[in-house]
Amino acid sequence: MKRSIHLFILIAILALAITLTGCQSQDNQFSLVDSDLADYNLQALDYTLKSFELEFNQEVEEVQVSLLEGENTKTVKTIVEGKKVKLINLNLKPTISYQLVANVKSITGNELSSKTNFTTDRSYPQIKDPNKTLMQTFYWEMNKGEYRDKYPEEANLWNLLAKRADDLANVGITELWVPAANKAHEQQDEGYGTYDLWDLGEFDQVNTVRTKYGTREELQNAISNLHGEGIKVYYDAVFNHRIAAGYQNVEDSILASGEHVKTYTKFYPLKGRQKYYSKADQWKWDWHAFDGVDYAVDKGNMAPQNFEGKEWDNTFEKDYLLAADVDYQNQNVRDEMKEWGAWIINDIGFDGFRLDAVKHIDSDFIDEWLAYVQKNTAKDIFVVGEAWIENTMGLTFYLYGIDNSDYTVFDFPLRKTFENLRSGTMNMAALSRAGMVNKTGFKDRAVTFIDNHDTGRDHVEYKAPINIRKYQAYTYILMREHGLPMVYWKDYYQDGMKENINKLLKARRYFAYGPGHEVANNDTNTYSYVREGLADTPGTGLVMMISQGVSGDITTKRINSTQPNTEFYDITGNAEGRVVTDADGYGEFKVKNDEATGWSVWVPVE
Ligand SMILES: [Ca+2]
Ligand SMILES: [Ca+2]
Ligand SMILES: [Ca+2]
Repeated sequence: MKRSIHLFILIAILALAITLTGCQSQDNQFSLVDSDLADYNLQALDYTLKSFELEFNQEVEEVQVSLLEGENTKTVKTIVEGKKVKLINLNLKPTISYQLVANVKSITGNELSSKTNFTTDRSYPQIKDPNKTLMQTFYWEMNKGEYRDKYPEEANLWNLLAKRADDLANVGITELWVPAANKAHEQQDEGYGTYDLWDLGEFDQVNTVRTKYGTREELQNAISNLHGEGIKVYYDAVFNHRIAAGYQNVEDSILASGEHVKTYTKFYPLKGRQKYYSKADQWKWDWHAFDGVDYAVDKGNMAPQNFEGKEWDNTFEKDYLLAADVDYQNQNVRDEMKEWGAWIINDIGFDGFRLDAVKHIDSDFIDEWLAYVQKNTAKDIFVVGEAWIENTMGLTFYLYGIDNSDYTVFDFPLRKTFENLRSGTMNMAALSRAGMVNKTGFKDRAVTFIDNHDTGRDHVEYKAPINIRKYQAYTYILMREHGLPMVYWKDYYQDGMKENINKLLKARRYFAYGPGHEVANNDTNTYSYVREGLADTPGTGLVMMISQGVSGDITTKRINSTQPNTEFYDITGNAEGRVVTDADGYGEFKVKNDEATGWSVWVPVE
């Protein structure tokens, strides 16, 4: 059945291509080169899609698109951008046959006419309170090297997020972790090389107004668009250190040894900003704001040294990580960072934070800061800490030291488990107890993920990406009852996973509800898991299966779906056929033993 669907898609795409080439004008150069429609099965197009994009090989001057539904014709709104035409506000209905008619004129006067027939898919359950899903919206190589040429739209991330807000909402993304928006030591820095936390691309400092991602105005416009689509936005807060002081502001400082040295610890003058926002007229970020450094201009590299009168802070792991280490025993620093946190929420409009390198920051201060921001803002603030600890015992101890039950952490122990999945050495049955997401008392304090901007790099600096069986890992985190799962931008947009991740997001958005059940017959090769569904929302619930196998055979397991006499199909399209459960809810569910297609998510047909 799957093969016939693939064949059908191929024929449909060919038909689309023939229709287009058949109707074009005398200049046979003008043609459609890419269509979002081609990504979907034209026989069962997802009716919840609100927009498609068509791309031509010449710039488009004029376009008219209409949608025929039986006798009715409706004009489709379009946005033309160079060679791309985006069709918006489609408002399709389930199980209807449509014809899309597009008449396009290029700026050189060439004309093209196309007709595409498609039928929309089944209807999905109406969910009152949809699942939450996070996306990390950047990666290390963004807007650099070959990526800059290949993805020119990423040259201004804030504008791109504003533009993609509706698409992201449409596939079920409910929150975004965006990169550090503050001025760093140079324009193209990722944001972790903090220069001034209050300059979000607003002032001419460090030879630039904008940051790598755009200006403050563009950022706030993006937040506004994202909020308009119901998406929350989280700031990547870098508290641990500051870097290089713009490479220009050297000052005299005194080490604990009494030695006078020159260091990059002078984070002023605040060109343009002056005393805007912070109390920069009352105190300044000079060496007194820091605990120590591992470099002096006149000495070169050295072992991390305290400044005179300083001691390292009360941190979970060693206080010193890199650059100029911030002193959280300094009252001015504490006060300013608390005010800054409230400003980011109240004035800029963010909804929460990701805390960078948090195990190297004073734990008492994190408690104090979070309590202050929660108290001084009207929002229910979300906070996730990057405490890079790869065993559940260690991460649990870390959380015991943070006195705030709203505080969540990235599930690094779960990611560590996925390294075994990658290598094919995993005992799949052990996935029932892997990571913080399965640790009693901490299950909902876990942000589950597979790769991020540190692990998902082309050139490995920390950990190699989970580049094998990544869909199996996504299936696991996206169907789970607990944890907030995260999708990584680079997987989605750069590494060609968008189409298959969208299917998993669909399963999460409409079916992954109700209590989760471990099955009794997991083994070293296959892991299955059941969501019972919502009692008051028929058609919800699922059976997910992931395989580590490579034989190409099908594994069949008798599983209690908890839903008697119900017909299921695999929404991912990887497994063929239907499964009908018996009067006790049991059915023979399947998954293929294959790296590239070894996952299935069985959902009720209606
Ligand atoms: Ca530190
Ligand atoms: Ca200190
Ligand atoms: Ca410190």
